Amino acid sequence: MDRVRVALIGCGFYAQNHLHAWKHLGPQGADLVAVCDRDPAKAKAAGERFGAPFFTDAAAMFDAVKVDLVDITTRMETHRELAALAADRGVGAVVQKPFAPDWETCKAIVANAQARGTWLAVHENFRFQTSMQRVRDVIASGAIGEPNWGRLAFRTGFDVYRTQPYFYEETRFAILDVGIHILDLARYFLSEVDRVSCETQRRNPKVKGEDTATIMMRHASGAVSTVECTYEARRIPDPFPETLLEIEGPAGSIVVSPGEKMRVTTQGLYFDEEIGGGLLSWTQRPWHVSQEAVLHTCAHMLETFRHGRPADTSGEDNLRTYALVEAAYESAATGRAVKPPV
Ligand code: NAD
Ligand code: 89Y
Repeated sequence: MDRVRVALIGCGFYAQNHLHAWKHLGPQGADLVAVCDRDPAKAKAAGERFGAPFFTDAAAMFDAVKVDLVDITTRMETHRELAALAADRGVGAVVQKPFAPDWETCKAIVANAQARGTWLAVHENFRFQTSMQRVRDVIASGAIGEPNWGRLAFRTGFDVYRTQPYFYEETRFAILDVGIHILDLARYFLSEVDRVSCETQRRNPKVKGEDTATIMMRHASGAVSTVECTYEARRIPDPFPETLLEIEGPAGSIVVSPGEKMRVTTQGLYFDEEIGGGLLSWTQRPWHVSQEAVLHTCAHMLETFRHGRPADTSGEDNLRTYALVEAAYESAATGRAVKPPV
């Protein structure tokens, strides 16, 4: 397949980044052929800005336009229904994180795509950040040996509520919204997870769910990690939306500090590197870290879909990340270490 006809459903806050990314990927073979939002004003604005026919009903869009791959950028409550609509028509689908509101629904979305033989991936983008790709390269180089300990942290007081006001109402909040990305990174860097312990806190009285989580995990490799996420950290500089991390191995360590600065210690020596990407014509600080990751993720989706390969963050792969979310909530509720569901 030379060119891929891409449609997008859900033209809200974060989808603007996906729309820019798909246009950016035109020279690589992406054709944005339709956009859809049930809010007519958002559908029209996106269609006019990004030069695509616009719809307010996803089924009507699929009936009117030939689509190869649909990017579902709505919130999690609608993912199952929209992914099924795509699978019924033999259309490949990328679903934004979180995959779905609960474990059973995630599994049902994957099972439905498997039954219909359609391509399915989750837009899990933190591992595609320029800086996180560099960390992965350093690990793969063997500079620190096989990682045996890690601390990964997303700690911010940035006003995320301004652009994502629905956060106030989420009963499963920080782990499902952003902890999920950091859990995915922990799997990516340190191997699959055998056991999860978690403590949650609600430090902001205006939110319904937890806004802080401190998670400890034992990995299949024997490594131990902690994953932290909070929207209640007050610190200067505020690293939003960067992930800070420390990963140790027998031969050295990797430390990523605010400003996407990395120090690698290897065999008793160290080197420092700036590992962030630059600004693109359509990205702005501080969101550029995340916006650039969207571009890399969409590029990966385009490439893998076109070659009929599963994405690194396929539906099946993302179940393993979502299982860590489930285990973390269960551990926080029971006070016990929990084996992730399979
Ligand atoms: P949003 O509420 O701003 O946008 C969602 C849009 O979907 C709305 O415009 C709504 O009208 C539309 N919609 C809902 N159901 C629809 C349907 N059936 N058909 C057509 N349109 C429909 O939400 P958002 O903040 O943009 O978040 C969307 C998703 O992106 C969430 O799952 C969120 O977690 C995720 N997100 C990911 C990142 C990241 O990858 N780093 C960052 C922010 C948000
Ligand atoms: O919703 C979150 C996400 O997925 O990435 C950053 C974010 O938008 C706010 O922390």
